[in-house]
Amino acid sequence: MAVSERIMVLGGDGFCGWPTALRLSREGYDVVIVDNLSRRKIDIELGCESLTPIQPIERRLRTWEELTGRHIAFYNLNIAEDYYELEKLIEEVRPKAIVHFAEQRAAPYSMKSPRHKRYTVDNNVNGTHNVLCAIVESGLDIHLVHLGTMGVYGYGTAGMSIPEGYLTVKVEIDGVDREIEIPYPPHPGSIYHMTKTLDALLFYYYNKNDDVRITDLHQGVVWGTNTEETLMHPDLINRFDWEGDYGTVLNRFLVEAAVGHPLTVYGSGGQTRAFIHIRDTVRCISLAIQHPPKRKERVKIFNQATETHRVRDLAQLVSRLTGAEIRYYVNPRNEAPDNDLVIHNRQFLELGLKPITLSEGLLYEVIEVAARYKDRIDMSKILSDSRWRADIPIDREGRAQQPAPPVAPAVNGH
Ligand code: NAD
Ligand code: USQ
Repeated sequence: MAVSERIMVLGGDGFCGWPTALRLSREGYDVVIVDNLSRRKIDIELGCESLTPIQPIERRLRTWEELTGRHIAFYNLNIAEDYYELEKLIEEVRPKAIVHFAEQRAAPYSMKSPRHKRYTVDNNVNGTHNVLCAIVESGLDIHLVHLGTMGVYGYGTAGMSIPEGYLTVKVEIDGVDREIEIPYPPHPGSIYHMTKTLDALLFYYYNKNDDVRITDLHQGVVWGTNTEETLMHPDLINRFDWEGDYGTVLNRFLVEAAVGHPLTVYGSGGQTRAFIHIRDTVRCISLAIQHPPKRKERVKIFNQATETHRVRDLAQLVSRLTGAEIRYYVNPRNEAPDNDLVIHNRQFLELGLKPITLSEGLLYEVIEVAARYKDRIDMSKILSDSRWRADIPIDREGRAQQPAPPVAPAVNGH
């Protein structure tokens, strides 16, 4: 295999990273996974495990090689701490691209305590900086593909369609009105989301100063579990988070329905978020690798999301399909109770993405997985004790009626 076809996948043991590593390997790339298995350790800390019985990384990789004849190398490195090992590995592997998933990615986990806040900032910001620094030191022209988040734009009503990273504004220069493009103003809604806005600044700098070619994928909430490749053998099954910190909203509702827990809508459920199915995540990353920015091009930003939904509409849909009860809990987060969200996602569509959107068939597929493994769920872990501020009460009961709507619509970020 030509050296130019090697890809490093940082965080390749995780929910998005594992199916991406398999997809890229199947497409013919020579894949190298780097992961410190911190996510598996956090499962132990939280006292729960993936809904699906994920196998140790060594077994995952052995089975993949037996099935396909394709080898994926694995290095257990902490990219936030093991800088010199990372730099040496990059110099040895000489990858064409590095896909960077290796961050602490749960907003509620990042808000649990000072220790969790500090860990999230140390891990995510140092990790991203180490990768950039090592790319420059290697002297290689490596395309960095980073998994960012739609949350960097803030989740208030923007009053316009959210552009892909850059905003056109009018300014007066020497008495003349001119249009310029600026990075969209950051509006982080949690410590975790804040680290992604800090990552963006690091990208801006390394792109400007060192001409590092970077694609930042502003991804929405991922749902679903299996991809074509993870379905090839039970040993390849993907991780599925469901508990109060790491479980994301739609996957949580589907699991809650399977185990007979009320659907946990926070606040009025008026929050609108962008979504993407895990099968589209892996397709988008492959497309991003195939279409790198040119040398000296600014950081390329894609909105990696295919549709938007309001949380209470998702709860109503899942309830209709399964008969599950819906309950409204005091929102543990400090976020707008209600927002509209319209996003641009033209760039991936132009590259040929045929989006998978919410369909009953795909929802039933996840419900079926949840039903198969529901004995692995500890009901006491469904609600999180994480709160955005100490004065927000912890609500373990919820109520059957939707709370009264907010008095005034929220503005962006507040
Ligand atoms: P995940 O926690 O399942 O996977 C992250 C992986 O990175 C884990 O295997 C973990 O062990 C590893 N890791 C973390 N810190 C590391 C370090 N310092 N050194 C080496 N390995 C490290 O998360 P995910 O859901 O796969 O998310 C991957 C990326 O995609 C994250 O950056 C996240 O912010 C982004 N993202 C995820 C979603 C989602 O809904 N899951 C949505 C938008 C963006
Ligand atoms: N929510 C509920 N009930 C729940 C869980 C969540 O009502 O049981 C609500 C939340 O209050 C929030 C919305 O659903 O308004 C989304 O929450 P989430 O936990 O599904 O997603 P979020 O915290 O935003 O984070 C997830 C990933 C993160 C990624 C982000 C993309 O964990 O890594 O960056 O989605 S985005 O939301 O587009 O920023």
